[in-house]
Amino acid sequence: MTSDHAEHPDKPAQLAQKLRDWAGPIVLASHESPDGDAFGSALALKRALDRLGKRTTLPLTPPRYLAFLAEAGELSAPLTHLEPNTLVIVLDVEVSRRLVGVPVTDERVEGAALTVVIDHHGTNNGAGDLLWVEPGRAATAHMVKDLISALGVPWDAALATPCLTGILTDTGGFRFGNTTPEVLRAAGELIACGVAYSDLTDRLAWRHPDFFRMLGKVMGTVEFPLGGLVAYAELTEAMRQEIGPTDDDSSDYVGQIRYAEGTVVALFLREERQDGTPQTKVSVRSRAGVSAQAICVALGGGGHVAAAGATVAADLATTKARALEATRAELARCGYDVPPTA
Ligand SMILES: [Mn+2]
Repeated sequence: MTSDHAEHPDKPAQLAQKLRDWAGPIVLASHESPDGDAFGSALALKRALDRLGKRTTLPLTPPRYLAFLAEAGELSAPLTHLEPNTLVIVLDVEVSRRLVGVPVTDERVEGAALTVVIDHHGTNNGAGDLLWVEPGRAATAHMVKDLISALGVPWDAALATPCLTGILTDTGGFRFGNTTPEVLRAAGELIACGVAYSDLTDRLAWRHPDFFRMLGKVMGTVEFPLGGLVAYAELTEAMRQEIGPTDDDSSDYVGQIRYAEGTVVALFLREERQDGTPQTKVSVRSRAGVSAQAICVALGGGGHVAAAGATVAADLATTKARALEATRAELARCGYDVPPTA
């Protein structure tokens, strides 16, 4: 069941062979605050490898809304060092970005005997020993589906549910431009494995009541700068202090404002603190040929053409000015007549 338009049709079989032959421990890793693709891909692959008798560790902490996918005992605390002969599989993220769960030094997983990278980000920097990077894929989970099939593990709902979660997340529930016939066929095959589909899509949308209180605050900040071509909203530390800690996922907020009629870019900024220093997380969505990726690369981040992000080591006001300037430049590149941001 390999994908019918894979850029590297031999990669799943090669990787499956490597994983089947590996006698040492296997650690699956991704980025902090994993989204449905990062977490679903890692969980599905862990379960498949466990069924082959491999000794696997998944040191990831999912956000609250994804936690239901994991069974008790499947997740581990972050590892401070790796056992000898450990193979690390890095999913849905480049090694240089903040991997969690495994020690990283100089863009290398420290102490890994072999680092395998499976990713679909066009901005992947290629760090790792064995790379399978296909920017043409809608989700890392779609690639993991091919890998699990190549491993020869029989499919069932426990494997298919996290895998489908990744595809659902990264296609916006089959609404984004990456929803190809191949993706829909893959999803259909996964649903046929016994996934409780409407239960899954319902459960993935659950949020704590405080999320909706925060949503009200965030929506109170919406503005439409750059001649109305941009929908902008922000989440500040002051709001967080008022509502309390919420399991807010930036993609939820930017996913709402992106539908403002007449806009081509949605910008959502979230004020954070990293070891006491202010930093701001930027989430960008775009349409009509405008590149969210270009905007985020200008801010030191990365992602896909229509959906990208960056974490900027600056306060909210500074980051807002920089993000609007990067957006103005991208809109100008695309031929929009936009006023200067200053
Ligand atoms: Mn992804």
